[in-house]
Amino acid sequence: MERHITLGEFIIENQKDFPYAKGELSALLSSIKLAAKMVNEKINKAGLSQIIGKMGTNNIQGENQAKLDIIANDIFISTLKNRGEICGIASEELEHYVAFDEDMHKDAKYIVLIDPLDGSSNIDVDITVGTIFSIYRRISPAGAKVKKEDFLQPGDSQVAAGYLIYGTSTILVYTTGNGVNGFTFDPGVGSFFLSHPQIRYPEHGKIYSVNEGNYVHFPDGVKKYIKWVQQIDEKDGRPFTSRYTGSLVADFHRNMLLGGIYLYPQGTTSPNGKLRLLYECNPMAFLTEQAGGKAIDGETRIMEIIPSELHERTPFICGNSEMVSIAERFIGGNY
Ligand code: AHM
Ligand code: MG
Repeated sequence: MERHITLGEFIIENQKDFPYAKGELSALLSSIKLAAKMVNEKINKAGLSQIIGKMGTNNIQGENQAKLDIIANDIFISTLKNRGEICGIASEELEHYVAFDEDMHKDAKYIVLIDPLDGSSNIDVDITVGTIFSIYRRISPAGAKVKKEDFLQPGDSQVAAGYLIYGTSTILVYTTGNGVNGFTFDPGVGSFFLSHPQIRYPEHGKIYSVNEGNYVHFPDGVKKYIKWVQQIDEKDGRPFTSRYTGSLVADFHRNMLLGGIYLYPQGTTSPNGKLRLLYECNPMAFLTEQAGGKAIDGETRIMEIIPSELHERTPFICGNSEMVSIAERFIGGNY
């Protein structure tokens, strides 16, 4: 009989791959798994339990928060706090990072950055949303209170990153720097099972994901690239197919499995695009590269950017390596 591997088993079996393995990172991933199950349960019941809708409050980016944004944020923060594996957390929903400084966190080595409910404008219309997380080792001395610098590390310093996609199935996808694996939640059993081992982008892709309503604001190179993907060329299968949900996690997941490129360039809501470097782009860039893809801001590798603010934004282009390289050449004026 085929063996079904649970996420818990997989984490333990792969603990040996972690450079500093003492079990803390495994425990932390298990805590994220637990919080994700709780959030998943709330999302599935959103329509029933009257929790759909807006709170009427704004988050730090001035965006109206859906109730589930706040619920997901609270669940992740309280679950991770209660289990003592991290010494601090920064969330897209909170202005400041939160330092955990009770006795149980004294020896904790890790910090987490999280977008608890990404694509939350899609909740009320029953379209896929996600959670994105990123894990780093603290750089401040153990035992001291965490500092802002602990959270402002470049993506290359990530120890692990992943996302939950609350779609037709709920899937947890993560990397610890040794490939990307996906686990599908079986609600009857209450466990995640390995369903997508060692995910790799297909060598060639034919899907592009971009909010074309913003076309007029895009840099010339991006405009030219979009026109290029829409031209007929039988050799590489153009015109490519356009797919865009407005949920980064959903667009990313599809593009990684089927072969595609995601673009959120500058020139729209801010000169740096919309997506946040620390909560969205770095974790997705880590996953992208681990799956054989490429993630850039137009010219620089996302994971090399040195962050200066918790909520800073960056233009973001990620996906199949070949497609991103061509987009990069258009942006650089070399195509
Ligand atoms: P959010 O974290 O507030 O939900 O915003 C991020 C989302 C991404 O999931 C998505 O790719 C993007 O915003 C869509 O933005 P737009 O509606 O401008 O196309
Ligand atoms: Mg988000």
